Amino acid sequence: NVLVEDARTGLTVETLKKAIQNNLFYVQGKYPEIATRNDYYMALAYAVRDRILQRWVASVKQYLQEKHRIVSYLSAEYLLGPHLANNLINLGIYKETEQATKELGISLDWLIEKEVEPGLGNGGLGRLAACYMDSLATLEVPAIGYGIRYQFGIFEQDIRDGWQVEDTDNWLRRGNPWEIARRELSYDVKLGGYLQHYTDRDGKFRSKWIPELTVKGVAYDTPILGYKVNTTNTLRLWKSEAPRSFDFQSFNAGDYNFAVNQKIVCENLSKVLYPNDETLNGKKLRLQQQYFFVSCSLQDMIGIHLRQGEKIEDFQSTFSVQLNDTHPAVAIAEMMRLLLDEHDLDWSTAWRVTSRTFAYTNHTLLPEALEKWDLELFQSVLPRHLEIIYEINRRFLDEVTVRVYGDPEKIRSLSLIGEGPRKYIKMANLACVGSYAINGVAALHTELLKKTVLKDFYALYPEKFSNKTNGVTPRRWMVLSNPKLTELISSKIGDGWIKHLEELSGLEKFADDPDFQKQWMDVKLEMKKNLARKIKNRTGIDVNPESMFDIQVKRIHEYKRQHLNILHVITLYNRIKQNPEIDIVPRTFVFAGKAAPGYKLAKLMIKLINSVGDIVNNDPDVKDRLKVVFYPNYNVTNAQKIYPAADLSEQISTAGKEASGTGNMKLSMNGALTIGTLDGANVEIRECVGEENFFLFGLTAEEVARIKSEGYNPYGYYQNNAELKLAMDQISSGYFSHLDDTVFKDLVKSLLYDDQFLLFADYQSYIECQDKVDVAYRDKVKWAKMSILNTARMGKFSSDRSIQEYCEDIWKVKSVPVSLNG
Ligand code: 26Q
Repeated sequence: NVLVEDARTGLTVETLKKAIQNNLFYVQGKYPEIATRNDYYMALAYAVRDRILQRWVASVKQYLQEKHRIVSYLSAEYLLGPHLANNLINLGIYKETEQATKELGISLDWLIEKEVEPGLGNGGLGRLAACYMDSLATLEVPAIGYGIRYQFGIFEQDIRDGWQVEDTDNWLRRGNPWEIARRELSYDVKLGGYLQHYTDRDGKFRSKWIPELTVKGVAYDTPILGYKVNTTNTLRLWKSEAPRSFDFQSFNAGDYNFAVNQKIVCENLSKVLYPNDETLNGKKLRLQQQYFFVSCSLQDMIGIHLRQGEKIEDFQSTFSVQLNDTHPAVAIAEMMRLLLDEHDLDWSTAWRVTSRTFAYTNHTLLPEALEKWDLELFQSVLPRHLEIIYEINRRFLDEVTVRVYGDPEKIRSLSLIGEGPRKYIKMANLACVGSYAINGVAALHTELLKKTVLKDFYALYPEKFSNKTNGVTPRRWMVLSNPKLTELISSKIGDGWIKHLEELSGLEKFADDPDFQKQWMDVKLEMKKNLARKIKNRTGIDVNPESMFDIQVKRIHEYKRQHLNILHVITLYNRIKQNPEIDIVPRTFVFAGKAAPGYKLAKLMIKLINSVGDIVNNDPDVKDRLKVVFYPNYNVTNAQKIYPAADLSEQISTAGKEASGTGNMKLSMNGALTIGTLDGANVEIRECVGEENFFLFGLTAEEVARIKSEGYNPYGYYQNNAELKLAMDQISSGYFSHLDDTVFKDLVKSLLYDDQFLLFADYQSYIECQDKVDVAYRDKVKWAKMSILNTARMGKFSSDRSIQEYCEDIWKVKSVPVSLNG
């Protein structure tokens, strides 16, 4: 009885081999003798996609069989990272594929490295969306992610003469085997124009929106496979195009140039990701992008709902819609417009549906990062939505005026409209009023939200608020990026932890076992050697794998304080210069991260890191005890190489500024110890790993607030701290910049006279804490134990746990197992 496997679904080595060869011929039109590396990559990717398609179709079928509530995640960003290796792991065919490619005479790693990652996000928020899509599928929860198919993702960073230079990210240049264009699935989206008011036959007052422009959104679907389950959810990204209709109209009017120009305007909507994070930039195109993807997504959801034979006023029984920050918050006004103008509901029915559909996640405490739209700009793009927002605001303020006893201060703060030299729309307020649930992303962050930025909303609707501490997927951030550690862990406690991360606690009993400690540190050393090789290739810098790898990788921002880290480097350097024989633990400082192209000070921080590196790395007195590396173009691919090699994780933001952080979790899971402030999720990480396994320093959020209210005086700290003064004087006098004393002027000025992030106030505490790190690292046995305990106690920080909480508390959805051929 011979079992014949289907070449498109079979999972044995033999069948995979055949599938790759087949695809090489029938998709790429090549045979082995002339196939390029990219041909093989494509052939393998299509072979993997065939296997996913079977599960994808089965999932859709399963979801339509009975009624299930579907999670809809709206996010302007998805930072997915490369698909190939992740899909092999989730399909459970990594080993088999490795063997199959080997038998074809090619290396799997070599193909995996060929993939250009889709960088459709800036940083933490976009990466969180990707981890959540992975966990939703792994937990077998029906879900759709909606977003924008940017033709150009986050820019590629290069470093020239120490400065960041940006290059466009043309990630689609070699095609994308992981998406399926659904040409037939498209929606029209109106923009601009004006309103006509009239009374209809039933005597109802109505607004008719006469748009200036209509664009078409076309769906591009990417399958998101769960780990070792059949569930395969959809990430649906919208590409903007010109509707066919208007070329005809314009051509007929004889205005060829107009037609071509309008086509360009339409295609521009999904052209490029805005590379700002945590900074406001009220550009018209950004608002158009947000509205474009939100409108397509809601029209799509309504279509799905109605096709199930349901009534429009029961929409919230089919979908729960999560807003990833306020970027998609215009959805609340768009939902009202669709229900009122296109589906003919009355206001109170429409509002009941809308306000039971949306939930809002806040990701920032920086008041300057809260989204605001100039009212006139908003009106010029979305005149009907402005009218709707006015009406939401009128009814809302009517209702609350009584509850706040007419307090004008409170009414002003709650209003959806801000008054100033110019009026503006407050998107966070719209999100709070229109959502049934509001959450922060770490315990401290949620508490601060309730006490500060959203305090007046918390007073009105305490029941809407909850905390959902972020998490990360162990599939990508452990199994995929650190296979050696994965194997070691599984050899001791089995592999159940990959789906149930709390099981890592089983490692605790090996924390004192000398053999296990040795194996643990051997893996770490091997990962450090790998990274050292990459560093050498990319930057030319030689680093010692035996040195402590001290790592800070994240977006470059004043509040994240990469410059505090570099002040520590300078301090160590000066100690060596003053006492060349000083006994310090050799360290390799690795920095990586992008600066928003318009953020001058952040770009100057990159230059400073590189300038200090040039001096420190090449000073013979240092005797290679210190190395400073700026690893260019930080992205998911590079992050996967860096995390496993870390000994020390730098999480040093000003307390109260980092909403959560997620890199802090990835590093600790991979056995790094954290030096950090009591900020974001650091607080909870420390609680879990134990205070004796965490290097704590710095002011608390409360102390920061107090010092700021009393008036922070950086100059005093500078004058009273000799090491700090020396370091700052060197920076300003040009010690690190060939005696050019102008380069770092703006940065020095900001730190000495108007630093919002209290760098100098935390300097001494940071340096003393780093001295404790130095002492701790000398005790290899103790360090190994602390490292093992860090990993063992990180179970809470799986995105599976986060998603479980969202499902139970907010979305009220359950898992729906998918069976093949069912
Ligand atoms: C807004 C308007 C115009 C242009 C760009 C933007 C914009 C884009 C991206 C604003 C913010 C972002 C990204 C924010 C972000 O990544 N926040 C991080 O979210 C993580 C996930 O919750 C947290 O862990 C981090 O603490 C938080 O900084």
